[in-house]
Amino acid sequence: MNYSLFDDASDMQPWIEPICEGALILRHFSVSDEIALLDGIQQILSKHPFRQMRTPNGHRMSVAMTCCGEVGWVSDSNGYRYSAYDPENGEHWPAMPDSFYLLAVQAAQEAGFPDFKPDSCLINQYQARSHLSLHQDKDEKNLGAPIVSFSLGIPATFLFGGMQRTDAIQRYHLAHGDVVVWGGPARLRYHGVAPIKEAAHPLLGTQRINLTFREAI
Ligand code: MD3
Ligand code: FE
Repeated sequence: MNYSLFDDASDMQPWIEPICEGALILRHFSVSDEIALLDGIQQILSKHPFRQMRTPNGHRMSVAMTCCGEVGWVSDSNGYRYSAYDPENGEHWPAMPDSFYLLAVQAAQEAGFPDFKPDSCLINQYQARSHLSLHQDKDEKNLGAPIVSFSLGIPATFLFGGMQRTDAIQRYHLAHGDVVVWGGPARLRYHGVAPIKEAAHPLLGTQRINLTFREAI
């Protein structure tokens, strides 16, 4: 019998929730690694703070972003691309912390992708009312590799569509510690994030941070 009084991170047992062929949610996967992840994020932010990029059509995104790894995802009036350099200061993006890499590879392995070797990590910051419109991720070189995403902080409703923008949408609640692996036939499906509801998380405060690991180059 476990008489633990508190619902702390060490109590959280992970479980797997299948979404479709190639995609699954590892619920509570990264709760016990939250401190290592937050530490890594703080290091990156000290030289590469969150910024709201502009889409090619000139709109400022409501999601703020930064990156680590060999290349980072950037967007401006010239379009979307992966770049080795932070356009804000011309410096190379910081290396991906070893702890990030190991966690992402482990998640991919548990989802049936034993060869995943991410070279890029996009870090998205959502505040109340931030959203991400439906899109496909197809700027990466290796579309055979999955994308592994870690959710931290306040929850989100993730929108998962089909191969066409107008296909029906499934909704998934993503909470702190949930990890989603998207590969195989799920890799090119339209997806987005519904406007975030105001909330507070004991460790992250009023924000949601999402890490996406990719084989980009
Ligand atoms: C499904 N980010 O950065 S992560 C993105 O919560 C992005 O910040 C969202 O979409 C976020 O591009 C969603 C989950 C995710 C990432 C990539 C996917 C789901 C995906 C690629 C294909 C299908
Ligand atoms: Fe995406």
